[in-house]
Amino acid sequence: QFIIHYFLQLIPLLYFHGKKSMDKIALITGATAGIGKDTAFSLAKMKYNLILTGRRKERLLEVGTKLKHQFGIKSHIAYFDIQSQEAVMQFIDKLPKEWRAIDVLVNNAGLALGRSPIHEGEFGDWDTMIDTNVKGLLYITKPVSQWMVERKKGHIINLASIAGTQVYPTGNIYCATKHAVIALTKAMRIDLLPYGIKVTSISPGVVDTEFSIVRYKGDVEKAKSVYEGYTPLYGEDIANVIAFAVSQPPHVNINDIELTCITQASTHYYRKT
Ligand code: 8X3
Repeated sequence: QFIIHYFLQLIPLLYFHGKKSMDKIALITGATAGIGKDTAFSLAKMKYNLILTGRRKERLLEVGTKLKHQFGIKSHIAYFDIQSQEAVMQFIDKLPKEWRAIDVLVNNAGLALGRSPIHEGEFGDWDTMIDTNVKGLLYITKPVSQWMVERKKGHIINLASIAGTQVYPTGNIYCATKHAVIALTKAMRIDLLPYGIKVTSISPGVVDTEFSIVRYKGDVEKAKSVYEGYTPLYGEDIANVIAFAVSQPPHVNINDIELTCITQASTHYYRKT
């Protein structure tokens, strides 16, 4: 009888312990590398349990395992292409109940492809940028924000860019997609206002990630030259700012943050040493 009594006393303890470890949940898209991966580390440090999404399964698993060992958090990995509405909906439908109380959504997945003037650009590149940076962001945001609305709680962080307020030669479609991210951030902030949901945009200048390798389609030399002669931003600089935005008191919303390295004033003005 004593043992049974002892065991019964343990149940609520185990229950609350289990609940406590799922206290905070963040979903990061494009968590395989760059800003997304660094953000995963900064949020894990803050004891967020993480849903990590991206296209590259092995890399995601590696990130998830590292975070578990280093910070003792839980992670849920899902690999799919955010451009596919069907794939996103499948991910949402399959997401276990205990992972649906998402506190922070980091809409990070995004890319630039090509640097051509408007009359020479490739439709395929344009489609990929629009489908990822704008439509993919929307596919994830709708269902996740629905869960947030139900809980009257949540924080959406959209990775925009200084290209979201400025336009530079041959930046055309990429800049247009980031302008859309800025517009959507403002729109979400208004629509979600009644539910106490925070919405933040983060607009970095040049960040040294795989961004340029992707933009220049594997041309390593060209990509490397983007970051030569000065100290650019690194993924962890952006991750720090995201950590700052999510660690504000409940009544404070960081609306928009723009940051560049100290040698960049705008998309146009650089100081190279
Ligand atoms: C990346 C910054 O200036 O290369 O979003 O478009 S820029």
